[in-house]
Amino acid sequence: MLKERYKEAYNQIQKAKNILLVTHNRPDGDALASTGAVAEYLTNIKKNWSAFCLDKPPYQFNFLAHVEKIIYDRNEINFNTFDLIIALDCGSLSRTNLVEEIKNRTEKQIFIEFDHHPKIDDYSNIEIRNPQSSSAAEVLYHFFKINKIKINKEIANCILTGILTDTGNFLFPSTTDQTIKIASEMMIDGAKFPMIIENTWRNKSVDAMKIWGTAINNLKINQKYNFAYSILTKDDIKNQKVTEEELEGIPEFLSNLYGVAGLVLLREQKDGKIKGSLRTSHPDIDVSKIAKNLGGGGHKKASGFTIKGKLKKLKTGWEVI
Ligand SMILES: [Mn+2]
Repeated sequence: MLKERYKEAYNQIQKAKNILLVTHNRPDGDALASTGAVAEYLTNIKKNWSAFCLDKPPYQFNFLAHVEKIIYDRNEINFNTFDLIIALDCGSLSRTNLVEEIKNRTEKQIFIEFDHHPKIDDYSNIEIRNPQSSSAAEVLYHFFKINKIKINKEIANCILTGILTDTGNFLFPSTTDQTIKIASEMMIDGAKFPMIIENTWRNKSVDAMKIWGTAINNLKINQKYNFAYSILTKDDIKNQKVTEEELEGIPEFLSNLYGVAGLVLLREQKDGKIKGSLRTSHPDIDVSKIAKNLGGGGHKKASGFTIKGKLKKLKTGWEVI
């Protein structure tokens, strides 16, 4: 039972002396918000903690509690000193960049996962996973509630940020009545909805908007599969001053297209790879199966993959070469 695990996790936190929080590489709003929420709680109960993420958090999330304390230099982490490791929103262990350390941890080092991705690997002592949840932040909300922990303003802000960023501001099918109820409660507890939106959504420059425009311009439908696709080449992005975060949300926006089974956005990367983002709002379609076939993963309605190659324009469409 999940409820028991929430309590077990609580007990382990009370026992622990030095706690490591870890979230996934290329952290998004939910990753940083769920890390921030737990960091705030640990600070309030005066626990020693550190937080690690393989990549530097994007500046847009600096408004979240404790984000500036996240360590992104692997050498600054001495794994052996931690007696409790908590992974947040990680999906698979590989995204923590601490695979060997976690696999080979001592018996005294407890590993807890809070996640809403489908299960991939099985290394935790306490697994708190709910793939029906909109976000890791929503999973954490129940941790605070079940254990009667006060949700202060900072925690409320984090939980609402995780929910908003992982649901595309309540647009994705993962949004349930429960999600909206929790969001409302977080606002009552002091979360600042307009401020979150200013930081996470209304953050785009003219250059970024032009790239969004290119992606919209390149949108086509494959009639055979009734599947929409669009592409962004390296040249489309080359001369524009944009951050990764400003390009977040393009696949979601394109999936506003009416009447298609789903959508794929293919984007050329600098390193000779192509990143694919799959979205669907069709109730019967599971795009994570396509992603898995191509070596990727994710959720039923939103998933992704990376393949080697370049995009070549043909008369009829695009080819991966
Ligand atoms: Mn998430």
